[in-house]
Formats: sequence, C-alpha cells, structure tokens
Amino acid sequence: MLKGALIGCGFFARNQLHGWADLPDAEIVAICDSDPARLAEAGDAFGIDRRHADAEEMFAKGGFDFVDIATTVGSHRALVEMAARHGVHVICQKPFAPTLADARAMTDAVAATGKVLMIHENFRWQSAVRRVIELLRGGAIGTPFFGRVSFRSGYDVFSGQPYLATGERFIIEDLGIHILDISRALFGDVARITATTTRINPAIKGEDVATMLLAHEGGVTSVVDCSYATRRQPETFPETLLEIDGTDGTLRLDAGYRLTVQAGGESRTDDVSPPRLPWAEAPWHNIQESVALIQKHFVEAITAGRAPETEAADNLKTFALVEAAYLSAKEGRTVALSEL
Ligand code: NAD
Ligand code: 89Y
Repeated sequence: MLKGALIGCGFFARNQLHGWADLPDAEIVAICDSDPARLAEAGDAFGIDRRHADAEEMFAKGGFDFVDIATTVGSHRALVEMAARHGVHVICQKPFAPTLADARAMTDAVAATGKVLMIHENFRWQSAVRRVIELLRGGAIGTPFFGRVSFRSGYDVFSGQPYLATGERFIIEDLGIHILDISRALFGDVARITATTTRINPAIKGEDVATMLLAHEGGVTSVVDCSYATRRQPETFPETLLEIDGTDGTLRLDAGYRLTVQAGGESRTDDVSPPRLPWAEAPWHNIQESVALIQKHFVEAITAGRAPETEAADNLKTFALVEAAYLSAKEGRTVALSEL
C-alpha cells in the first residue's frame, strides 16, 4: 500500500481525492491547504484527520511515499522542489510550470533523487481517447498521415475556475496543453508548430481560441484546434473529437463518444461513452474517470519500478509545444521545437 499526501484542496482536488479513495493500493494519509476552510471541507468529506496549513511542515513530519500536488501553476516549482528535498515520488497537476526553464529545473531536481515525477496529464487516459490510441498503435487504419484533434465548446469554465479569466494566457496553457498531449500520444513528437490565437470573450484576459498546425517527426501532420467561444448544440464539453486518416482506412471519434473505424471495405461504429463513476457528475465524468485511470497507472508504474507515460521527461515535450505555440502566435511564424 502506497501512502500519499495531497497539497491543494481546491476545485479539482475533489476528483483526485475520490480517485485515491477508490484505489485499493494507495491511501491519502495527509492533506495540506493554506486556506483553512478548504482544508477542513476536504478533510471532513474524505475522513482525513491529518491536516496541514503549511507544506514544509507536512513534509518535515513525513510518513508518506508520494505527494499529489493539486495547486495552480504558480506554486508548482516550489512544491516539487520541496518534495525532491524530502525524497518522495511526485504527481504534479498540469500545467507543469510557469516557464520551460522552471519545468526543466523541476525535472532535474526530482531526477537527482531517483524518485518519479509524473505530470497529471489525464486527457490521454480518457477511455474514448485511449481506445483510439490503442487502435492506432495496433495498426487498425495502417500508417496515419493526417489527424485533427479538436476541442470546441462554449461551456462556462470560469465559474468553477475563476483564475482562468484573469491570466495573460488562457486556452493553450489550460486546455490546449491536454489536446496537444493527445496529439503527441497519437502521432509522436513534433518537429514544428504554427499557431494562431484570438480572444472572443471580452470578459477574460487571455486567448480563448487557438488553431495549431503540427508537423510530427514521424511525418504525420495534425491540426489541433481549441475554443471556449464556440456556441453550438449539442455542447460537447469536455469531449475531444478526433479525425484520423491512415494508409488503410480512417478513424473518427465524433460527438457523443461515437467511434467509427473504416478499413478493409468495412465500417463499424461503436458507442465508447465513458462509464460514470459513482461520485462523478456529467459532463465532467469523462475527465473524472481519467483521473482515476492515471492514478492507477501511477501506482502500477511505481510498484513495478517503471516510468509512467507522462513522466516529467515526456511531459516537457508537451509543455514545450505550449511555449512554442505562444511564440508562433506572437511572432506570426512557424517555430521549430529545437529552438526552445
Ligand atoms: P483551486 O484554486 O480551486 O485550488 C488550489 C488550492 O491550492 C487552493 O485551495 C489553494 O488555497 C491551495 N494552495 C495554493 N498554493 C498552496 C500552497 N503553496 N500550499 C498549500 N495550499 C496551496 O485550483 P483548481 O481549479 O483546483 O486547479 C488546480 C490545478 O488543477 C490547476 O493547475 C489546474 O490547471 C488543474 N486542473 C486540472 C484538470 C485536469 O483535468 N487535469 C482540471 C481542472 C484543473
Ligand atoms: O483546467 C482545465 C482542465 O485541465 O480541463 C478542463 C479545465 O477544467 C477547464 O478548461
């Protein structure tokens, strides 16, 4: 049984605490939040008595094998480096860090301890997306040459996460990061990216629309497009829609979790809706299930002494795509990932 501690008992941590409570091989033994009301609410809801207002104090007391950092990005570097000083495995929420330099320093700090740093990059663990990754890797449509990875919504994310309305950066850093990661999981690492961004919602500071063209090292071209300014019915939040063309067929993940594979003269459509866990709430159940799945993956990887899929070294490449997309949009040019 792995013992864990969680830092940051806010909006999203609730899902992480539910996920941990369901996992037989891990237990959260301590929680931390600098906000006393949030600390008390989470402790009471999940029956966790060991509560700390200060992370350093919690680490000093010890008694856990890993820490799950569920705070917003500004605190990630300090907390990950603290975890490294105390020699525990780490899961850190996305976005990895405020800058690529911070993310690299965090990666090095944990690597020097021999422990694992995994970024909580959960969208590639959504069961519908996972099904497509497996089909593609299994050669169901031959060799892919084109992909579209699309997330377009008008859902109000600002009421639950008000900080999303106030940052200089919004959709690429917050949501596009997941969609770029799905593209990497499907088509591999990226050589070049070209991006445009715009802001439609006048009530927020950052961009809420981004359109990105990725040239993957293996030869695939993918379009990754994200919007929180798209008003249409049915509202598809938080589904990622996929269009993939391969040498032997096509694969489509359409709205409503409908997966169509056409290959060898046959067409098959399946409903790949995610299960709704007992604590989950639509429309978030898709994301909530992926939290449980990535936590299971983390525990299995640690137990087997393997690196998890979204370990720091891997996630640096997704984070570099975020930085490269902003640079491309700002300078109006294609950015090679080797520049960063
Ligand atoms: P939030 O602001 O609601 O919660 C963060 C909590 O951390 C707050 O309660 C705050 O008091 C606490 N905190 C901050 N710094 C601290 C510190 N140094 N020590 C102790 N407590 C501290 O934020 P949220 O909406 O829950 O988002 C948290 C992270 O989760 C963000 O990085 C966000 O991008 C990410 N997120 C991920 C997903 C996903 O699907 N992976 C979904 C939503 C949010
Ligand atoms: O913060 C974001 C995330 O990671 O998934 C969806 C979200 O909650 C809002 O864009």
